Amino acid sequence: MKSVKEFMADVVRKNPGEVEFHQAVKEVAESVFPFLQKHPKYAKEKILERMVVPERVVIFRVPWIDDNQEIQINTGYRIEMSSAIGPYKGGLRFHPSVNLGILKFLAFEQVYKNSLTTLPLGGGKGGSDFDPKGKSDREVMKFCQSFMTELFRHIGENTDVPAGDIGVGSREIGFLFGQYKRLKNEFTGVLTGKGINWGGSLIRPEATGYGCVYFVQEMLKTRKQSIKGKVCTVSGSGNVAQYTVEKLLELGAKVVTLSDSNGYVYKEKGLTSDDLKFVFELKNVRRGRIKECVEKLKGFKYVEGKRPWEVPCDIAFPSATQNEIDASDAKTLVKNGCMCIGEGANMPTVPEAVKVFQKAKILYAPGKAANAGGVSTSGLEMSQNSIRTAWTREEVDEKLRQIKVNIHESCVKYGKQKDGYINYVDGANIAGFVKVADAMIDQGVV
Ligand code: NDP
Ligand code: 2IT
Repeated sequence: MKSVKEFMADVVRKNPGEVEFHQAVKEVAESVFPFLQKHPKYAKEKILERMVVPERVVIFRVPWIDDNQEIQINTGYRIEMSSAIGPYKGGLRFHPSVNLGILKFLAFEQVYKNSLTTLPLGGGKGGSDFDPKGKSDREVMKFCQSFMTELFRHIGENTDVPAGDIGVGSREIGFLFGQYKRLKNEFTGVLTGKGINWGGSLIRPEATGYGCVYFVQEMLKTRKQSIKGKVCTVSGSGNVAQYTVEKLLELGAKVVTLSDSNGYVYKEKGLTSDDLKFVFELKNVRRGRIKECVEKLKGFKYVEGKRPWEVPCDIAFPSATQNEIDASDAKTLVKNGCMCIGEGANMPTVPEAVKVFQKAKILYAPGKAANAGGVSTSGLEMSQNSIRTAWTREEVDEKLRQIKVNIHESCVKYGKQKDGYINYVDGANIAGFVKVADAMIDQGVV
C-alpha cells in the first residue's frame, strides 16, 4: 500500500495548482489511511484513488448583458463528484474567487458530508466566478438565466440537485428554477432552497446555522456543558451566520461578533434579537455592509480588515469561508479560553490550526460534520417534493435535530481515542468514507 505522502504526490501531480483540493484530500487521506491498513479490501478496490477523481466535470461559458448593455462573460462549473449513494447533491457558489480547485475541494467534502447525513445523497458542487455584489436584481436574473441555459442539460431531480452556497440564496435559486422550468417544461424538485410557495421546505433557510448549533450542543454534552451563558464569536453575516446567531440567542448564549469580507463588528454586551433583525434586513434586503451596525445600532465597535478571532470567547463559529482561521488565530483562541469550534463554513480552519485545537484537546469538529444540517434539510426538501407534501416546521426541525444527533454518534463511533478524546476529524472522515466505499464495492468498478 502507498503512504499518504506517495498518495498525495500523485494527487498534486494530477491536479496541479488546486491547493484547496489538495488540502481537503490530504485531511481525509490522513484519517482514512490507518483505517485502510486494518481493512485492506478498500485499499485493494482502490476506493480512495477513485474518490479523488470526479465522475464528471462540466465547465461552460456564461455570457450575459449588463444594465449598461455591455457584454459580460463568466465561467460556469458543475463538479459531479460521486453518485455512489444517491444523485449528485451540493450547492452553487457565486463569488469572484471561484475556480476549479475550490469547487473540487467543496465537492469532495460534500461526498463525505452527505454520506454522514444518513440520507441517499451523492456529492457535487458548482458555481461561477460571477460577483453578485453591486449587481441589480435584473443583472443577477440575466446571469442566472444564462447559467441555467447550459446547466439544465446536466441536472435533474434524479441526477443532480444543486442548492445555494456563498452568493446563492433564495433570490438566485428562484431565477435558476424559473429558467430550468422554462427549458424543460416540467415542475420538479431539481433545486433545493426553493421558495415556500413553490416547493421549498420550512427550516431550509435556517438549517445550516441551526444544525451547527445542534451539533455543538451534542459536543458540549460530552463534557456535561450547555450553550446557555457561553460567549460566542461568529464570523460572516450571511445565511449561515444569521441563523447560527438566531439559534444561539434562543438558547441563551451571548453572541459578540459578526463580520464580512471588510471587517468585523463587536458588541461586548452581546447582540439582541433587535440587532439581529437589523442584520437580516441589512444583509438580505438592502445587501449592505456589516459596518453599518456601528452607525445604526448601539454598543457596536467596528474593526476594519480583521477577523473576529482576537475577541475572547468560549465557542467560535467560523461561518464565512475557507481558511479563515490560521495557526496564529487558533493559538489566540485557545489562549483566550475558547473550548469549542462550530464550523458553519466549509474548511474554515487551516490544517496547522486544526492541530493546535486538537493538541489543546478542545472540542473541534470539521465542517462536514458540523454544517451538514443545510444539505440534510435539502434532502428533506427532496423527500417532500417526491411525495408531494409539506411537513410542518416542527416536523422538519425535529428530523434535522435527529440527523445531527446521529452524525455526532457516527463521529464518536469512529473517532473516540483510547484516552477518551473524540477526534471528530477522523470520526467524520472514516464514517463518511465507509458508507460510500461499501456502495462502490457493491456497484463494481465504475
Ligand atoms: P452567504 O453568501 O450568505 O454569506 C457569506 C458570508 O461570508 C458573507 O458575510 C461574506 O461577506 C463572507 N465571506 C464570503 N467570502 C469571504 C471571504 N473570501 N473572506 C471573508 N468573508 C467572506 O453564504 P453562506 O452563509 O451560505 O455560506 C457561508 C459558508 O457556509 C461557506 O463556507 C459555505 O460553503 C458554508 N455552507 C453553507 C451552507 C448553506 O446551506 N448555505 C451549507 C453548509 C456550509 P461579504 O458579503 O463581504 O462577501
Ligand atoms: O456546503 C453545503 O453543504 C451547502 N452549500 C448546501 C448544499 C445543499 O445541497 O443543500
